[in-house]
Amino acid sequence: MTMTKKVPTNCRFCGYQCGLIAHVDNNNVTKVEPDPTRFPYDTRVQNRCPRWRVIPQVLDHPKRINYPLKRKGSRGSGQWEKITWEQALDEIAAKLQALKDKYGPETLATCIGGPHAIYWPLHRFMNLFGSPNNVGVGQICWNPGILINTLTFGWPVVNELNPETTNCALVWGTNPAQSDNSLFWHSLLQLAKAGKPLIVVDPRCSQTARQATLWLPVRPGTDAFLALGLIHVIIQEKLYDSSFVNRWCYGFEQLKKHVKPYTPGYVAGITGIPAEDIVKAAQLYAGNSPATLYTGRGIDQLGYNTIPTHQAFAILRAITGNVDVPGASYLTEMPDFIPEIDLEMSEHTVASFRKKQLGQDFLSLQTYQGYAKLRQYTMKHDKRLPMRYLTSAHPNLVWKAMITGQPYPIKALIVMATNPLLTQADTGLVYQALKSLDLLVVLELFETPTAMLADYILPSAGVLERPLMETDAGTANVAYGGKQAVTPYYQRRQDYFFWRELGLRFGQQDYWPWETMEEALDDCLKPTGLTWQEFCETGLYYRPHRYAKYETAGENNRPLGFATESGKVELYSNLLDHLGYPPLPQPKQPPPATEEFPLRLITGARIQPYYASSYRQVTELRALHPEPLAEISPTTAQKYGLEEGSWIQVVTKKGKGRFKLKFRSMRDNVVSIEYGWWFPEMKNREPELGGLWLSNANNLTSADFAACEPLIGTWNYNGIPCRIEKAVE
Ligand SMILES: Nc1nc2c(c(=O)[nH]1)N[C@H]1C(S)=C(S)[C@@H](COP(=O)(O)OP(=O)(O)OC[C@H]3O[C@@H](n4cnc5c(=O)[nH]c(N)nc54)[C@H](O)[C@@H]3O)O[C@H]1N2
Ligand SMILES: Nc1nc2c(c(=O)[nH]1)N[C@H]1C(S)=C(S)[C@@H](COP(=O)(O)OP(=O)(O)OC[C@H]3O[C@@H](n4cnc5c(=O)[nH]c(N)nc54)[C@H](O)[C@@H]3O)O[C@H]1N2
Ligand code: SF4
Ligand SMILES: [Mo]
Repeated sequence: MTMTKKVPTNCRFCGYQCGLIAHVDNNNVTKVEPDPTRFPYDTRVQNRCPRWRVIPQVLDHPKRINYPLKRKGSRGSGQWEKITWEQALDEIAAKLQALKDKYGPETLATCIGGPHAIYWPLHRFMNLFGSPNNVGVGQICWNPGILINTLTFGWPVVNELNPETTNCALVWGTNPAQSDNSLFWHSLLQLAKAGKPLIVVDPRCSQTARQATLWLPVRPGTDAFLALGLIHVIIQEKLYDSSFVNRWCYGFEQLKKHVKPYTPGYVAGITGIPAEDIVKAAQLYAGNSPATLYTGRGIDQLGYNTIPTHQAFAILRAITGNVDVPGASYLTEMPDFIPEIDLEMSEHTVASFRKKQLGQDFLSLQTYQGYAKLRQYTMKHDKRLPMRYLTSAHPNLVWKAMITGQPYPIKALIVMATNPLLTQADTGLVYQALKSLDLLVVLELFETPTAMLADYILPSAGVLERPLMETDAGTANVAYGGKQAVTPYYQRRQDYFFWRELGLRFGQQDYWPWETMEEALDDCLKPTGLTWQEFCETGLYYRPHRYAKYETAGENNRPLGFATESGKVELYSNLLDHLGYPPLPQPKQPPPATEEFPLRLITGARIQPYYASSYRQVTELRALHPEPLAEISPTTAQKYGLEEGSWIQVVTKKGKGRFKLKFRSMRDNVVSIEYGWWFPEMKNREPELGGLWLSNANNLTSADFAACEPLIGTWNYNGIPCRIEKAVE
């Protein structure tokens, strides 16, 4: 007879990591249910979420990778041999050693994606191995906001929404109804219900926009102009918080002069938002403090204009006095536990490899030199941010180095918890790059199109099979997570095991004292006084947020101020000035529509039940959303004689894809396509590669380095010139 154990654990089908109770028989999860006693302590989130319910199916899904696989036939032929972990690790280490001897350690690259796993072991290995070439998506996800807020305020900002204290929400380029099925979305609904102003800036009338007091369907990519228009009105109508501005802001006079030309009339012409709505939005936001300004990927993915938009947002928060104020925002604090930067060992290793960083002559902030400047001029008061994310390599340069061998050959790639053929820009280029490698290792749960091209696929432990501790990469004093519920099924192993074992094969034993991730997390938590076991009981470590910290006593009892060079909020950024970049927001007008590409494309607005390219093979989830959709307004459809439900082809300069047409109330002449689409039911080998070439949004995108913005290297996933056609059936 078996005994069912009820094990407290966590979901990890998105970064939220809800607490769960797993019913376990003989190391077999038979059922899961929400755990209302552990973080996030609110079952409303899970009630709406379709994903956690399928955990038992995903744990033993017929398409899961269960054993280390070694390629038998030619690359992409779909022929594999089952091998042991020992053999896989020994062979991979030997191949890496040979490549390192021939080309130097920078010949190894790694690739990571969204927040699916604990990444510091990968960074630690790479720092010790000596390669700067980790590729991620930071340039278009997270980094722009983190970096711009740090250079404005000295440290990152978290925007809060508390339906009790927040009096207005300005939600810009994000749709938490689909992307952040969390307390934030429920708080937003509560705020709207209470009749408080909610302003939503989005070309699409998203679920969030439907709740809005004022929806501003901005022309894609012109957001910085709109934000400057709001600043213009706020200054012109003296709606700003003059005491905060006088006492704590640096560069107000320059700003005043700078925004003069951004009149509502001028801005209306560029953004397509009526002048009276620009004035109204400014009045609502500035007149209802505390007001929160919450932004998302709609803004992080605008190429050149991402940076001035974030600069303008930081200014909006500052001049309205919505900085470090309950209900609006708080400046985060150093974690009490060991921060990411120490776990990744970025400050402890030989720095010679930093000179090998690609693109450092062009990029001024997202590089090791940029990070050093950030340290020099901001992050005062002993603050430190994680380094590897904020210095990660520009993907486009790494793919090109793989293909051309210039400026040096990159011959090996280890991919962990990402599917770059679907989620990196320019699938054609990524494909060519992966095909050029001498060694491709993929740590995965499923045989994704990326894994189909590997030399070795290694079976990773996934949800419920590994401990979790999410720390916002050590940028804030918060950690949440919990224990694994079961020992990994079959021959699956936790990613930590792989990095440690590889490290041991490269003589790194002194740096991997913890045999398991739990031991490492136990050490990491030590400074908080908690053990790993104690942490798991609540699943949360945090300290109540403190506000107005700049007013607290610093040296000689003087107010601490902001962690910037001037000690103030830098509306005019001294650091950007030092970097030779416009210190005040200076957006560029997007290129005009052409006959060939008259429309603007948005790729990747989030949809449930999927996460990027994940879960298409899970029958229960696929049934909820079986096909890739493209959205346009009924007026645009009429113009092209297209019917809802028909298949269309969307074409950009880069490529094309097939999508099923759905109407939405949205800005005319804009097309929005879903991303992450492949078809796991199709053949898992060349040339089909799981339907990779059919409806993959990133066949249509590009991150060509020369066209990226020069501070961080941000590219466009939104506002791309395109056209639409009827698809041939
Ligand atoms: N066109 C376009 N492209 C985009 C975006 C967009 O908006 N438009 N958004 C970008 C953004 S913001 C992001 S963050 C990325 C997201 O892109 P990715 O991070 O690539 O996300 P997924 O496609 O979900 O791939 C995650 C993979 O990790 C595997 N996995 C899950 N957990 C683990 C684990 O613990 N270990 C290992 N080894 N594997 C695991 C899953 O099976 C899955 O195949 O996409 C980016 N790409
Ligand atoms: N269901 C689901 N949830 C997810 C993910 C997922 O893949 N699926 N991915 C996770 C990840 S990695 C991330 S980074 C977050 C992203 O989370 P969010 O940032 O909330 O992403 P979206 O919900 O896609 O919202 C982006 C919005 O920006 C709008 N937009 C596009 N172009 C522009 C523009 O030029 N200007 C303005 N103002 N708006 C524009 C789009 O129409 C869209 O509604 O979501 C996370 N949550
Ligand atoms: S997928 Fe759903 S249940 Fe799982 S962590 Fe995210 S919101 Fe929570
Ligand atoms: Mo992301």
